[in-house]
Order: sequence, then C-alpha cells, then structure tokens
Amino acid sequence: MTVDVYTFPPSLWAAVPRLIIEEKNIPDINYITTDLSKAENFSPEFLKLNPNHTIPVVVDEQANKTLTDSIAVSKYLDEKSGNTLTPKDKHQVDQMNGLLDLLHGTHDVGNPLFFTAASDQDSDAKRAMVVPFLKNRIAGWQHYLAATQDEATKQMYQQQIQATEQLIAAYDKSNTQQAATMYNQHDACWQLALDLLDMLEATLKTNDNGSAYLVGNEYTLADVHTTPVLARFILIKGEDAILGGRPLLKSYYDRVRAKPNFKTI
Ligand SMILES: N[C@@H](CCC(=O)N[C@@H](CS)C(=O)NCC(=O)O)C(=O)O
Repeated sequence: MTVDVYTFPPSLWAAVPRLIIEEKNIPDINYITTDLSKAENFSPEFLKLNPNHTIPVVVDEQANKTLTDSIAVSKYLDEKSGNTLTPKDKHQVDQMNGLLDLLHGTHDVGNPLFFTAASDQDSDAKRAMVVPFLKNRIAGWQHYLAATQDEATKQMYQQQIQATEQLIAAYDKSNTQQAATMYNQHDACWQLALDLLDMLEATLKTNDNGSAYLVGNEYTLADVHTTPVLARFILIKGEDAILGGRPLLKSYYDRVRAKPNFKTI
C-alpha cells in the first residue's frame, strides 16, 4: 500500500517530505502534484484533505492517517522508517523541536519574501515571473468560485482573489501607495529572515565543538526543515546576503547541499 505525498516542485515546505523520503529511501511513495500556480490546493477535493489549503499533505490510507503540516508530516515519515532523524537524547529532541518552532513561527517568511518586492528595481526584476503566477491563481479561484454553492467557500475564494489583486496592483509602480506598502512588508520579512539567520549561526556556534549539524553530529529533522529555508532565502537574496559573514552557516550549508537528498529541493 502506497503513501500519497501531495507536493509541488517549487514549494518550500513540500521539500520537507521529499528530503526525508530520499534520505531514508522510503519505498512505496506516490507523489501527487498539487499545482499552486493553478490554485489546485483550493480545489474542493484538496480542501477536504486540508481545509488550510497548504502542502505538504501526506495520506497513509492503510494507517488511516492524514497529516497536513510539514512538522507532523516529517515526524510521521521518520517514525514510520525507524526514527533515525530524531535524536535519542531528550535534551537534543527539545533543541530540535525548538528549532522547528522557530522555523515555522513568526520567522516563516520564505514565501512572503518570494512573492513581494523590496523596491522599484526589485519589482521590475520580479514582475514578469510573479504577476503571471498570481494571475493564474486568480483564474483557478474564479473557476472554483463559479462551481460552488457554499457561501463560506465563495467568500474564501473572493478574499483570496481580492488579496492577490492587491498584490498584483502593488507591482504597478504607478500605484505608489500600494507599492510602498509592499516594499515595507518585504522589508519586515527580510528583517525576520536576517534575525533567523543570525539565530542559526548562533546555534551552530553554541554547538561548535566540531558538530556537523544543528543538533549535534547527526542529521535530524531540524536540518531537514532548515535546508529548504536557506535554499529559498538564497534564491531570493543571493548567497552573499545569506551566508556572507556567517562562516558556520556557510560551512553547514555546504554540508547539507552536498548530501544526495538535496537534489529533491
Ligand atoms: N505550516 C505549514 C505551512 C505550509 C505552507 O505554507 N505551504 C505553502 C507552500 S510552501 C502552501 O501550500 N501555500 C498555499 C498557497 O500558496 O496557496 C507547514 O509547515 O506545512
């Protein structure tokens, strides 16, 4: 019996199950692409699986389990395959869980950083990639909106459309007010990203008695969740902005990106 893994290649958090499955060579996985660019994560079928409309989702029918966020997904997949990505030591487990909370709390800014621009110049550089993606999502919501009778669901689609139209408008530099609001939002996210990077550097420094990973010498779920975040930040801001001046994070990232499972990011 296979386990269904709902994923989308460019998604940040959907990389988590892919990294684990590749790392541990977990068999019998059925990857199902949920195309976020078409808002497929808002289809009626997907909303039944995860009303929060996010990926990754894992469905293990045989075990009667549906997991709808990447922390739960990662713990489930690890448990199912021998718990090798979870430390044995209780203190290290606490440390790992603390890092997972940090990555998924207020510092979870990889997606808003990607979809917003920092300045007029950044807006010019990103517009041709971001705006068609957003317009495509609107077409997806409109399609689902036309097909639903449920008032609450209609409202939810309408809100998504409205918020996305505002974001598209902010990419038009002549809308100076909306553009400025987006640049401020981007900057607030960037400050949180910098804060997170400094905390990761500090964690590696505290641990730096020769340990290779965030929680000691073994690759754990903390590393699985950190890797796609670093990859995303580098994609947006470039390697120097992320790893420059953070020597421990630089050698850490060199280590995780040299692992065979990194190709799934
Ligand atoms: N806390 C959730 C966040 C998942 C999340 O934000 N996933 C993004 C993709 S990386 C998503 O599905 N976004 C929905 C959308 O773009 O509509 C988790 O860790 O699974």
